Amino acid sequence: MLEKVLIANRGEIALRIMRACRELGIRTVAVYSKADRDLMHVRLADEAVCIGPAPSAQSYLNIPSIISAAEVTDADAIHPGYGFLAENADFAEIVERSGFTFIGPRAETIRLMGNKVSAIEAMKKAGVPTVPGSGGPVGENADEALRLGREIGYPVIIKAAAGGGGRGMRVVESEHQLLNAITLTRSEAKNAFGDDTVYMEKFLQHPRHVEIQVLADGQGNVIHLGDRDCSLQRRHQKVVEEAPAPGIPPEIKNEVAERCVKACLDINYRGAGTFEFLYEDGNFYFIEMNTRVQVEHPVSEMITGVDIVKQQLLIAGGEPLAIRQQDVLFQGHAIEVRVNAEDPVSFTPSPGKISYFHAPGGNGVRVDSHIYSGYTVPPYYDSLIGKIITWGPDRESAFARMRNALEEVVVEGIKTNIPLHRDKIFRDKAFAKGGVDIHYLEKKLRNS
Ligand code: MV4
Repeated sequence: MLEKVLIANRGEIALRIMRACRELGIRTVAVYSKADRDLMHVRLADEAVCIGPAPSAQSYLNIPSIISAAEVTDADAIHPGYGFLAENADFAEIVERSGFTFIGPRAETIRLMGNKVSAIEAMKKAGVPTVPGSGGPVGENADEALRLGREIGYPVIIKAAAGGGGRGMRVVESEHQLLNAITLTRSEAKNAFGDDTVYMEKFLQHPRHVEIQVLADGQGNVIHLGDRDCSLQRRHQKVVEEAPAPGIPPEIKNEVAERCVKACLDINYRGAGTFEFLYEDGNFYFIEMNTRVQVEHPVSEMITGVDIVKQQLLIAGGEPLAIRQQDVLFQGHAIEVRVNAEDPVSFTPSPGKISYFHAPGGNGVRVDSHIYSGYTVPPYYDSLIGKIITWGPDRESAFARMRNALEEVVVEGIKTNIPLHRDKIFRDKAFAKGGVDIHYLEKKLRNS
């Protein structure tokens, strides 16, 4: 079993990982930038090492500095959290070559999934449903591209193989825009990622974003923890997530979840992972796989009782999965809202000192946050300051508890998006009904 884990992250997820480590009796090392001395988990860690100045390029993305911190503290493993280096295959490789355990999949798996063309190819081969498309890179040949466009049918979307999460993509409405769109996306991809590989998919016009959570031990045991709906988003940033995804027939979701499990076995996946799908008109279409713990993991934890981060630590420690699929009982419904330090109308970041914080509570209410009264939100990192998660025996009660929690919570001194959640999203009839698509929130915000 792991004895000492270095947490290569900050904020709420660093605290979340630290809590799991402590439950398992694992000692912890916090690494922090000069702007983050006052982070909650830095106080609670057994040891803490400053890894550089405030900008993340010089601290949380500074690989030599993080490896040095692991060496001087004699840590045996590194948990990358999400963001920063979590899906950097080179980092995972360096961690392992330096003699530490990377808490996540093998570097080659991260690389396979980092390239969306190879990810889709692997999933298709494993029987996971994918979006009709080029099924590989779109080459330089214009006639070939035009033929492909006609075969798939417009609109199509051109995506960078090295992109993902909404970066490096372009929708093409009709044939006369195709070649230009390919050229543009290719050159943007070359600029942004150093790889100009692009591929083509049918553009789905009103899908939902539904994802499947898996856990695999790399020893032949794989389970899924069901699905989450993350359709409520703005500019590719999720705003609210829930589990299970409402209104999807159980036979359809079980089928796709079982295919994800099989795919993990096929590629000998290890660790926690998420299969991202677009869901439209009763069909699932795989788009990407995330090889990290995700921000929204708590909603899956709440409906299954499985501690995903603890499982990541046990798997990295070499333990075979102790949970079988038949032991995973899905109960009730969970919702998560992301609390951001930002203006609730303009969405501009609002860092600064939190003069007062009061957490919501009560039955079925969970708060994952590192903030406290007197804490200053630094301006250097993303604006997520916490998550409120509610659980209920059914979707309506989870919603009722969330409305209560949003009325109770107090964050003073900075602006937050709590009023957006409380006064707009959780008063919205279509959202309350369930099953809105990925464009719903942006349309609503435009019209209000
Ligand atoms: C798509 C799509 C429609 N059709 N692919 C955006 C993020 C990246 N993960 C994939 N994305 C999309 N891919 C096809 N073939 C629409 C989106 C998309 C989207 C997907 C999930 C959540 C929010 C989104 C917002 C805009 C577009």
